[in-house]
Amino acid sequence: MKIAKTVAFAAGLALTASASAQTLQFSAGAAGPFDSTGAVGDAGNGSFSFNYAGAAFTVGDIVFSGDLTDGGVGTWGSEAAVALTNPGGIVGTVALGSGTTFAGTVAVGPNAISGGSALWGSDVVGTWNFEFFETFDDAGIDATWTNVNFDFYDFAPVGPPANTYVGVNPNTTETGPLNLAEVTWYSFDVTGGAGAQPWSIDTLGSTNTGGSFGDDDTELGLFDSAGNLIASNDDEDFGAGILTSLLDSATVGALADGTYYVAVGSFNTVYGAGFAADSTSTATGTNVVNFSFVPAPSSVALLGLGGLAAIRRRR
Ligand SMILES: [Ca+2]
Ligand SMILES: [Ca+2]
Ligand SMILES: [Ca+2]
Repeated sequence: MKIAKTVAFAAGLALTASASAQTLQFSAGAAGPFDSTGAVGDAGNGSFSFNYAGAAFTVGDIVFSGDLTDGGVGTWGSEAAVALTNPGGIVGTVALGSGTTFAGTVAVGPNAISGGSALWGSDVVGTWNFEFFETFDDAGIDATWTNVNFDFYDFAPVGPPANTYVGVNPNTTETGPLNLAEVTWYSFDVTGGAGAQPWSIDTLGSTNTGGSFGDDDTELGLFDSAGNLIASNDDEDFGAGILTSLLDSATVGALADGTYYVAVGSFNTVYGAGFAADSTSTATGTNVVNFSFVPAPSSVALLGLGGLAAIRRRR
């Protein structure tokens, strides 16, 4: 029985450096041809199966490549998709192609497909099925795949990048050189509930030039210890057009006790899950990060008026 699940995949991501920590577990490939004809279950769709008999592992990235040939019916590349069914019968779907109409045969990939760990966990031993389908069904055979290959990698948590530790509940200004496309990392700890007090992290005082939009155009990213992106900010924009960046309790909310990582780059820097911080900035100069955390007040029990009065009377 096949169980339809909400699509949990993100497709078309370039294979990044973070994926290199993963290890190839098996490859499921076939020469085809496999028609991409209609919706999932359409009798005209091509499919193949692959039996994996190795040890169990938790699914990481699946890297796809293949050749897609236009069927001459005006289909779009972005409509060419695949339904992957794991040995447990759970189906995940993902668009493999990209773009609008195309002519002839185009090479697709290699593209990394993420999200498999949440969908399938380590239920990987047994028969996998790959059915090619169309997310928009044009008349007849929309397109045809050949030379398809799916490389299955194991899931490897990404460790934090090299960073400068700035302390517990930090109140400090850090200044670092900004080189082309550079992202600088800091880490700190929040303890004693200080993250529930007003806090801020900003880049006021940064001085850099040569960026694509303006001077001092920083970008901030805040991550938890597992590499999840908590928040990011490009422009602070108080007053008019301030291009430095601000993350604070008013916009992000309280931070639980724990270890955090802050990345500072300049426009354009794109932050994402897994400590991802990709800068294409042409700016150089100096980037400043101001940390402002207020330690939680020490614990003092609140006494009723009667309690205080009683103490007074004894003096
Ligand atoms: Ca069709
Ligand atoms: Ca189509
Ligand atoms: Ca900015």
